[in-house]
Amino acid sequence: MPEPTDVEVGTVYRILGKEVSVRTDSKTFACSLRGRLFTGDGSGERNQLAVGDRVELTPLSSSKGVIHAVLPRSTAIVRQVGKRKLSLQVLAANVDQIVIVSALERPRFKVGLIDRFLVIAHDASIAAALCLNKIDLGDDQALVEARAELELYRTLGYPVIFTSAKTEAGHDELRALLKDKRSVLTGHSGVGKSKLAAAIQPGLHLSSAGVDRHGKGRHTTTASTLFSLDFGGELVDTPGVRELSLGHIERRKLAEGFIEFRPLLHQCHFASCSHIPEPHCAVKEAVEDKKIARKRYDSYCRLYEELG
Ligand SMILES: Nc1nc2c(ncn2[C@@H]2O[C@H](COP(=O)(O)OP(=O)(O)O)[C@@H](O)[C@H]2O)c(=O)[nH]1
Ligand SMILES: [Mg+2]
Ligand SMILES: [Zn+2]
Repeated sequence: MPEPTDVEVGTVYRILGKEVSVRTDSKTFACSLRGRLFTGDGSGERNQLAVGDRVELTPLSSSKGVIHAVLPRSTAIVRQVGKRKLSLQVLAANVDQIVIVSALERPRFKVGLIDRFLVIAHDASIAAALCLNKIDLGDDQALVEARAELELYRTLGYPVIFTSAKTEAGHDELRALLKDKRSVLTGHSGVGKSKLAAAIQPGLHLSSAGVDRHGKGRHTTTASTLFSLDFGGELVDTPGVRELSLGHIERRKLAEGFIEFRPLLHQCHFASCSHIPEPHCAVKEAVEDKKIARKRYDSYCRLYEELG
C-alpha cells in the first residue's frame, strides 16, 4: 500500500480514450483509472469523469499515476446522448461559465441552439454568455441583422460579444469575458471554438486537442481539453455537438431556463401551469403584452414538446 503522503490531488485537463491527463500544482500525470471509475463513450454511468474534475491520484512514476477518487463537483455541464434517458454525458466539471459560440456564416447561427444551451447552463447553475464568431464573413447587412437578433439576449442580461478568429475583432472583449474564470467554449462543430482559443492564447494550438495520438483528425477537436490562459483564467475547448438533447431536464426546470419567465412562474392561475394550453397564464399574457419575445416563447414550446 502506498503511504498516504503519496496521494496527490490534481485537475483533469484532458481525457482521450482511457488515458486521463491530470495537472497537479507542480506536475502533469498520464493516468489510468482504478476500479469502477471509467470514462469513454459517455453512456450513462460509464462517464464518471470529466475535464475539470478534481481527482486524487497515486503516482506510479514521475509522469504516470492511477486515479482512485473523484472529488465532489461544484458544477457539471450535462447533456443527454441519444434517446435513452440514462445516457448522460458530462461535458465539463467545475466550470464558472459557458460561452455559447455560434457563427455568422458557415454554419449560419440559429437561436434555437442558443436557447438549448441556456437551459443547460441554468439547470447547472452556471453563468452563460454568447459569442458570435466569423463576423469577417457575410456582408454588413448580415451582421446588422445578427446584432439585432442577439440584442434580445443582451437585454436578458447575457453578455454578447462579436468576434472573428481571422481578424482581431472582439478579441479584447473575449479576453475580458474569460479573465479569471473557468469557462467552456461550446456550440456546433465548425463555428470556430478551437480557432478562437488559439487566437487569444498564442501557442495554444501547438498543445491543443486538435491532433489525436494517431495524427488523425488534425483540425477537429476530438477531446475536451482544459487550458490555462496567460491573462488569467482557464478555458475548456469541447468537440462540437452534433445534437443537443434536453431529455434529462425536467419540464418544470425548462421554464426556469428561460430567464425572463422566472418572475412570472408563480403568477399563473394553475400552480402546475405548463404555459402552453392553460388559461390565465402569466407567461402567455406577457407574450401578448410583448414583454416576452414571441421567438423565445416559441422556442420554449418546441423544447417542451421534445421533453414529452
Ligand atoms: N473566416 C473565418 N473562418 C473561421 C473563423 N473561425 C474559425 N474559422 C474556420 O472555421 C473552421 C472551423 O474552425 P474550428 O476552430 O475548428 O471550429 P470548432 O469546431 O468550433 O472548433 C476552420 O476552417 C477555421 O479556419 C473566423 O472567425 N472567420
Ligand atoms: Mg474544435
Ligand atoms: Zn403559465
